[in-house]
Amino acid sequence: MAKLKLTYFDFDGGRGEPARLALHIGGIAFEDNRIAGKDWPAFRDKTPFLAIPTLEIDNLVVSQSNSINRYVGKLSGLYPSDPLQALLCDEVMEAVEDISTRIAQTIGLSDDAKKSAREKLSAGHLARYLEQFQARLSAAGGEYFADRRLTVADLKVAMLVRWLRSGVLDHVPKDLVDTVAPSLVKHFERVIGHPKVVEYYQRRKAA
Ligand SMILES: N[C@@H](CCC(=O)N[C@@H](CS)C(=O)NCC(=O)O)C(=O)O
Repeated sequence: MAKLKLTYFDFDGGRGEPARLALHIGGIAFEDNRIAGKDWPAFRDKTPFLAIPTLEIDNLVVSQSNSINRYVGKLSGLYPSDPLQALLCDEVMEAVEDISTRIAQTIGLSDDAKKSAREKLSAGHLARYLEQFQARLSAAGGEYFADRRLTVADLKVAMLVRWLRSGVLDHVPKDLVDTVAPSLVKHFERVIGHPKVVEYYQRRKAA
């Protein structure tokens, strides 16, 4: 088995977290390399596309969160082998990327610009994406986004939902997911209550 090193910022969420969770769920050993914000400028140039997460497989460094998610999903049994189910899994993961990028683009704005951008986003694209995630979930059977079982798509959506409901995003109503797409809250609880996910966060707390 190749030696794996996953590099991402030192917090429990964001683009690197689904891969950390998938590797843990699959029982795949990996080095969990966490970069502190202050060390990022010096580290940035060492990454292929000036961004993290990256995954080092022996001496090969690759990037792009969803590519990494697919790879670790295959290693850990959390990625569909059926092409159509894989497509459904991918579609959801890419949609999470789209909407996360739109949210991230508001982070550096001045207070007034941020308020207006986030209010517009919450009523527009964000609400639409949440409704569509809910519709996709329902069409896939209501419990998981693909293959009627936990996949990396579920981990990725759950991290988005946790972020949106955490209250850290000023001017994005904390209850937006609950109001617009209540099934996503149930889905989040299903994912976060998975015994391996519970175990992962218990270990993180104890670390
Ligand atoms: N398309 C890339 C985007 C990666 C990305 O933007 N990562 C952010 C962290 S979530 C980053 O490295 N930000 C620091 C920077 O751009 O300087 C992916 O999906 O991995």
